Amino acid sequence: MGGDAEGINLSGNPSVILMSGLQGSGKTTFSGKLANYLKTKKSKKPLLVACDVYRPAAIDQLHIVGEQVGVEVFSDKGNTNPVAIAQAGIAHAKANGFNVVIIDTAGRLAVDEAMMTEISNIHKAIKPQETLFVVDSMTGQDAVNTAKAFNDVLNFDGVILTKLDGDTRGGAAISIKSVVNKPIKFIGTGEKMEAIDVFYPSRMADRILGMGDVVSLVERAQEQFDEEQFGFDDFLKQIQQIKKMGNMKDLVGMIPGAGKMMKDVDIDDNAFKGIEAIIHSMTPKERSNPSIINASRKKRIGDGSGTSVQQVNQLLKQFDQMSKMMKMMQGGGGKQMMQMMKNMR
Ligand SMILES: Nc1nc2c(ncn2[C@@H]2O[C@H](COP(=O)(O)OP(=O)(O)OP(=O)(O)O)[C@@H](O)[C@H]2O)c(=O)[nH]1
Ligand SMILES: [Mg+2]
Repeated sequence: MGGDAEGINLSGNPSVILMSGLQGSGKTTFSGKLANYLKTKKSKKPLLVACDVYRPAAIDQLHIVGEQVGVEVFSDKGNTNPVAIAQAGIAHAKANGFNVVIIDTAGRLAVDEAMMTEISNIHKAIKPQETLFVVDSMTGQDAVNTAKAFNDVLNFDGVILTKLDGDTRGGAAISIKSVVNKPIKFIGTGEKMEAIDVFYPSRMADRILGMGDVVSLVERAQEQFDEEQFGFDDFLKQIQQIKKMGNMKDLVGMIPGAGKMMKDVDIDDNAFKGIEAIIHSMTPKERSNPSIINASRKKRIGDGSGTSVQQVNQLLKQFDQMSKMMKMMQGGGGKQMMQMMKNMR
């Protein structure tokens, strides 16, 4: 998904940011979050502009959001021309010392010509520095088609992935990126105005690919606990299982269109080697009953595996944490959690 986070273009005076996206995707909410972010984190003076001319409630909603974050909202109830409102909003910003203008627009339930014509007309008239496409991360494959439709018309600059606080793993992120090749700039993680995060591609990759590992780990752990005490032999099996799932590149390669994008990403296959060496240097007794591993045993294990006592200690600590976690999951809570994780897959 690429490396670093991408910022938004704030070079204009004022910088104009246009929101686009389907109904309910989170444009109005995100407009407020972004205004708040730019005000508090970037010391900007933003103005919110309400260009949703179909629902009076939409204008009220933006006013409420603006009030919450202490940012002025420009609106013109009764005016049915969104292009004119956007232009008047920018003029108001220029006259009153606002250096960022965030334009909230109307969305429709599905991609249709009227919406595309309207947003395209606004886009042409105001020539924003930044056009953002807002998409609900729970919409799955549809999100990709919608992104493509908006991109064909607007050639937008970035994607905002909202509602990542839900059960979704955000797989749409990879697909959208592969289809429109535009960066994801921010994510929305809740309804509150503070629930905005700069998008870090590597963290998203962890989120998308990590869950399967955790689920298989927990499943296996529960099996183990049904029969016997969890020991280092099981730990080793876990690692081998995760390794068998293939490296990250292979996993992402299974997602249509994404393989090409990942060709330059380097993932270390050797991450588990040290751990395996340490476990292999333990005696069967030590593996099944790690509590007997005292200082002299640690030294012997370290020497045998070509690692340091420190590394052995680190592994023992990790193991200890994992066994504690697994013990916790033995009870009813564990079953519930398992079900939850399975549903997420
Ligand atoms: N959980 C969660 N809810 C969100 C997030 N972003 C927006 N919402 C909620 O999603 C719903 C729709 O958000 P809006 O911001 O009104 O969406 P919109 O794109 O402006 O919708 P229209 O104006 O109808 O086109 C609201 O109930 C928001 O509170 C998010 O990141 N997480
Ligand atoms: Mg709205």
